[in-house]
Amino acid sequence: MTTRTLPPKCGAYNVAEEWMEGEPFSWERVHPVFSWYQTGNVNMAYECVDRHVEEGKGDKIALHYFTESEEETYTYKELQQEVNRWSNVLKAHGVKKGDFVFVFLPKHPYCHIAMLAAIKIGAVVGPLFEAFMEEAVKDRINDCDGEYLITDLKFLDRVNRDEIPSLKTVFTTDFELAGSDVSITKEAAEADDTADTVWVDLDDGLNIHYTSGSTGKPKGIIHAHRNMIQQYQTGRWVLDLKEGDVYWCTAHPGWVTGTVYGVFAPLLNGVTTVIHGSRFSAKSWYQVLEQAKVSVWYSAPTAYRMLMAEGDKTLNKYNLYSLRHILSVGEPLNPEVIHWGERTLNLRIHDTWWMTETGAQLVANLPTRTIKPGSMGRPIPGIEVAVLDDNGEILPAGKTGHLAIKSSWPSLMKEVWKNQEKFNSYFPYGPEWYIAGDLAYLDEDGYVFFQGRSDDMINSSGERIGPFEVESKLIEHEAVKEVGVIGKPDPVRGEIVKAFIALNPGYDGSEELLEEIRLFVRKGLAAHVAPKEIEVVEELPKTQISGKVLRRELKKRDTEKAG
Ligand code: 6R9
Repeated sequence: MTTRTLPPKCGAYNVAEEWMEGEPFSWERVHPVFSWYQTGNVNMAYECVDRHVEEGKGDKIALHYFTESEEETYTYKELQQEVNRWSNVLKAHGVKKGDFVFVFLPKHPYCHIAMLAAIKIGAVVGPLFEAFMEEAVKDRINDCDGEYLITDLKFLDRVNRDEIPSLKTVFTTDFELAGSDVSITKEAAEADDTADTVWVDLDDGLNIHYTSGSTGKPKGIIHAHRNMIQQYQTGRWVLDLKEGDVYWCTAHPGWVTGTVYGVFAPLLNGVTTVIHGSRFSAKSWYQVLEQAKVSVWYSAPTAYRMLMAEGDKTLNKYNLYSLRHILSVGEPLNPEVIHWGERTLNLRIHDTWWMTETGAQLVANLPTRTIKPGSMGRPIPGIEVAVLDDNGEILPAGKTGHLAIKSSWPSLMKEVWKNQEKFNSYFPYGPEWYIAGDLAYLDEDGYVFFQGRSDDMINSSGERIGPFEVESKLIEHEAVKEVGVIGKPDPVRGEIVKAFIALNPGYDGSEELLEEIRLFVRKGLAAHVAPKEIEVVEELPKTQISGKVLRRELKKRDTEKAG
């Protein structure tokens, strides 16, 4: 087992409490950090790149790219030159302020460069998830009549141009190509490595991310350059980024986490960002952590659960001593996973909560604060959270209801593209409270406990049961690898608790085992929440982009099966 001592508590972290002293915190206190505070000139790309070069940090590594066979670095100076070249090419082909530029690329420095180049000239960047198929690509570009796309030849067969009539120019990152497309790398090689930044307003569009609601086509969430205020500050407070850090966010920019905390926040904070180009495997991930000497690591529960299932033997082959801070987002972080982190790495995994629409973290476990496993942490300074009942009244501690955020904060979405009605739906009780669509309760200390999405709540014999608590208990059982819990319609009880489980290797789905698992929940949690039905599955359905367990899908399959 790896042993290590925790970093000293005081002085080692970017403590958020420092901002809480004296006058109440307001986001305006962060403004002087940015060059626009002095100059009035706003642009995210400038604050991410140029500014560090101007401040003498040009030789510092900005991007460190790994695959199983390659390794490549870009200093801040090199990144600046590359972004400038690409932005000159984009400009030469007509891209201008306010245009949508979609970026459909694998995890690679080109993805960062493409995004920053578009932003530098005032365009709105739309990163598309690398595993999207034809339909997903088409729906998104068509929704906002996108004219420009940066992609590569390997992805191009998933772009059906006949069905995307608005598309004017396709740039590819391949050097040689046929046809009318533009090789952005080839033209960039000959382009000037200096470029003018297009200055924008704090509220001008920066990026668009599509969220899939439970019904209908995905909605385009548009964010503005103003987001940098909260993205920089949460990078400091929550990710705890500091001068010497090597930081790795495992998400692709097509998921909002990969854009905000994979591109913007680390660059705003001037640290070294690791990009891993290969597919997930426990070995390759541990290898990246070791080889790049990652100090701060941001990933998702589904990945941590996979690493946990791989076992300590693999983990112990690697030297992971450079790690000092680990974070999680996207799904409930099961206490079992936190305990795994403590046991194997002697580090606590810090949960964070936010959404595409919120633009940055709002609730988090700050590095210096006590973690309560099972809780997502507390609202960060500048953010006020409440739990409301169905009438919009504030509920006391301990009561589960709608998780609500006091409006507004710097990184709240600017608009839902061409859908004011959808935007308004986040404020059903008036403009004061943003409603997340999540259910939660607060404890006496203000810690937020996630209970599920509003539509995931189980009502059994009048008891409201949050699926997450049951899932977390189930996953503590040694046979259980992954789990999804739903409410199954029942004529007597309204709903019963049903669990879908994937088993660890070496376990069968025998009745004895399932009974033992059921008992484990009865004893460990409560009789009425123990799953009445358990179904063993090979794999759980998950969202493509962020790997969230799709309880909705489980429910649908279950109803279909029941006929
Ligand atoms: C960043 C991101 C948002 C939804 C959110 C909630 C779930 C996110 C979570 C979490 C439990 C956490 N979620 N963080 N649930 N604990 N720490 O994930 O954005 O893809 O838009 O999803 O994800 O349900 O409402 P997005």
